[in-house]
Parts: sequence; C-alpha cells; structure tokens
Amino acid sequence: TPAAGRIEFDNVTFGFPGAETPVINSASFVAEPGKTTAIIGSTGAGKTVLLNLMLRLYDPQQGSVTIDGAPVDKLTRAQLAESISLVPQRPYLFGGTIATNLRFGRTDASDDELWEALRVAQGEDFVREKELGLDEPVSQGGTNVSGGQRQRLSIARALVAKPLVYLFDDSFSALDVATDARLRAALPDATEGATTIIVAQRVSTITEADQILVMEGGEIVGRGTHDELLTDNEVYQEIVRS
Ligand code: DUT
Ligand code: MG
Repeated sequence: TPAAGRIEFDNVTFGFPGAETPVINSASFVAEPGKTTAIIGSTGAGKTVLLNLMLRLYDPQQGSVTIDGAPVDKLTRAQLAESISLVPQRPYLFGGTIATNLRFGRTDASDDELWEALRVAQGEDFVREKELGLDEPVSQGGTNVSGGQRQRLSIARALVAKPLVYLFDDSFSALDVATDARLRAALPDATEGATTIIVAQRVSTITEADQILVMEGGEIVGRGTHDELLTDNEVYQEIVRS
C-alpha cells in the first residue's frame, strides 16, 4: 500500500533518564489518514512528549510507534521530517525572509502556494501589510514578528510542506476565538487526506475532531468523540467545565 500517514502507538511507555515515573505510560492509539485526532489534558500531562515520540526526539523504553506499519526507529529523522510536519508549541523562525521561512519544508513551493497557506493560516493580511510582502526580512528567532504572527507563519510553513501527517502542538490557543474558528474552518480542505493531530487547550477547538484522546499524568484516560466523552468521561467533563 502507498504511504498514507497512519500513525500507531502500541503500548508505548517513555520516561526521561533518571526520572522515577514515566511521562508516557502504556499509550495505545491509532491516528488515521483523512481524520483529525485531538489530544487534550492538563499541563504536564505528556501531550508534547507524545508528539515528540513520533518525530523520534526520544525513543520509548517500551512499545512501538509506527507510521504505515514501519517502526519509526527504523527511519531517520530526515525521513520522518519528510512525512511529518510539526508546528511546535513555541514556534521558531529563522533569519531570512517570510518566504524563506515558509519554504523551509519545501524549497520549490511557488509564491501562490505560500499565499494560499497564509490564507488558511490566517496570516495573509499581516503579510500583505508588510512593505516587502513575502520578501519582508525576518530576524533570527522572529523577534521582529509578534507571537501570534509567528504562530500563523509556523502553521503556514507546515501547510506549504504538504506532509502526510500534521502535528499541531497547541497551535490555536494563542489565537482569539474568532480567528481560531476561521482557521479550523479552512483547515480540512488544506489538509485533505492527511493525518491531523491537534493538541488543544480549548474544547471549542476540537469538538469536531473524529477522535479525542484525553490525557492525564502520562496516560490516555479517555477516548471518543466530543459527545461520547461528555457522556462518559469525568476528566473530559471537568475540562469542559473549567
Ligand atoms: N518533561 C521533562 N523533561 C522534558 C520535557 C518534559 O521532564 O524535557 C516532563 C514534564 C512533564 C512531562 O514530562 O511532567 C510531560 O511534559 P509535556 O511537555 O509533554 O506536557 P504537556 O502535556 O505538553 O503540557 P503543556 O500543556 O504545559 O504543554
Ligand atoms: Mg506541551
């Protein structure tokens, strides 16, 4: 079968060296191509570590992570980077221009593709306002760009790369609710067919997800749709109330 971007965690346990308790404990789930998997849970629950395990920033002590059946530890980080685009919780911009930053994952992207990605990421307006547009200089670390703008450029960069798998680590919570809603309305078309994994803080960001994983203390303590979890998962109910 051709590469599709199906991610499977099978009984994955990971702890940092020297720590007594694992930060990911016996996690199993499948994230399917063409579907959105959301991950929600309190700070320190292990959401970022879970995403980082897919990119092999660390390797688990137990269990396996596979992409289309291939164990990720048989792939190089460069191969993984071709399949998976991560929008990190703290996005990073490189010294260069807006265009060079957006083309980081795919240097042959046309200007039209960059503008389309910016439109979806809700970054089009502020780039158009720049005197040099796509050629506007960006300082290393993106210090001449606001936090929200950096976030949108980082999302646009992932869209330009057209990966099999998108990982959005808390990429929408810094946006105001209206912008978050517009972005999510545009996202399904832009990411069609891909595996999308969204770590979120706001429940409103993920109510439409095909599958929601609820994490607490390194464990997946609930899974289902929004409606299912509202009915039967106390941790999720608590998140909704807070
Ligand atoms: N942790 C470390 N070292 C690291 C990163 C994380 O010990 O380099 C611990 C902190 C925490 C656990 O791992 O107890 C899970 O961290 P993670 O960053 O995955 O938490 P999160 O769910 O992403 O929290 P937040 O919502 O604050 O981003
Ligand atoms: Mg995190």
